[in-house]
Amino acid sequence: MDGVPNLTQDPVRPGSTKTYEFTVPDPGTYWSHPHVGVQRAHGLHAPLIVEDRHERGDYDAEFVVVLDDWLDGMAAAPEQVRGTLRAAKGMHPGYRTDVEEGRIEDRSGTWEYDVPEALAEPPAGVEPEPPQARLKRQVDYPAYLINGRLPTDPQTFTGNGRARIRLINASGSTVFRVALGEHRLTVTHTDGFPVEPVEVDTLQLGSGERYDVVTDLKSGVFPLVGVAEGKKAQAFAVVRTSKAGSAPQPTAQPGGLGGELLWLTDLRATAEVDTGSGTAGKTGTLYLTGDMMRFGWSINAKAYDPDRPFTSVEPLDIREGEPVRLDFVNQGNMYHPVHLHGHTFAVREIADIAGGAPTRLPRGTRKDTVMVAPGRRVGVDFTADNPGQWLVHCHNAYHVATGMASLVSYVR
Ligand SMILES: [Cu+2]
Repeated sequence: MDGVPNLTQDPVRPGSTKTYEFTVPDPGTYWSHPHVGVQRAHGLHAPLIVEDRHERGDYDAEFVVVLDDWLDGMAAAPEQVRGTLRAAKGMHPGYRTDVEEGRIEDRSGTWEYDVPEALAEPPAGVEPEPPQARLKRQVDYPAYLINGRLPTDPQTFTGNGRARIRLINASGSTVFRVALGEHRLTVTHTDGFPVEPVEVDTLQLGSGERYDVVTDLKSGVFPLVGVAEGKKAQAFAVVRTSKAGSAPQPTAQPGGLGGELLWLTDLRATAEVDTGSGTAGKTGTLYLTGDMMRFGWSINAKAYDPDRPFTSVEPLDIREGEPVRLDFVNQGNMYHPVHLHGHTFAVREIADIAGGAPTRLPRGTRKDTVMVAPGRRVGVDFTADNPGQWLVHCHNAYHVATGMASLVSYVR
């Protein structure tokens, strides 16, 4: 019931139906979307919230916040963008339109972009660029949305007491930095799985990532903002806990955006979901490869072809019951949020591929989507406990649509 065309099922034809039936082993914040082309970028996605019957439910209000980027019908169809990116030979396609409400100061310079010098060198004849510019070399969208709403027509969340905010980044290719005006946020879960609570002012989500945060709501009206990193724009909603007071402007910038930022290394699995530091088993290295100049992406230099899943790539063969380590290696200069189907791994190691001691995370968080920064290797562990044929891919819609995917394949 994984929904990957030609791998686990035939595509759902126009005018036909397909019923998915499955049990949900793990509660938490999930979402569903198609894996055909760039259909997701047309808005074909939905939150999937699995309630935890054992949880105390220690909150009074629940806000489901879906962050998205949008251009369909405003600038170009997603399929046109993909074509333009591929044909642009490294040029920056501009899809910005007059919808500029929500433009704010660009904070993308605060990203940790310590790309090793050797890797940062551009090809011969190409002008070098500052690190911040690399994040911008993506699609500029005319609009950024929360729950499908423009900043000029925002959703208003209401409630009192303690709020649980379920954040889902459903975007095509945008990293969002989220903050709620005048509130600190306690991170309790990521990708459905609990972590030891950690309090921050702001956190970032790559495409496909989910975070749950709780906060004790103050009295008033507050901006809930998702800054589109590197794009001078934001998604916007309103949290209202009192009748009095006018709504903040869509350009409102909570001070927390520049405050204490959550790092992946801050997150520790709770004891109940910690898998322990397992013994080394089957190891697979996935080089996140590609060519920005022709906008073609791949894993281990093999571009996944959805019409030929098993022959277009070299699947990583694993056997049921064995411990598996995957190393994601990013030698390029773009961020890749890497997602593994069918499993929730433990993040165990983050290393600079130029050398130096890796940061080991003995109690690293469980996740199913992890941001792999330029110049980094991220090591994740999981137990092969879910036999099947599973896609592993970058969750940037335009990266996976040009082939940045591979297979983890159970064999007997
Ligand atoms: Cu990518």
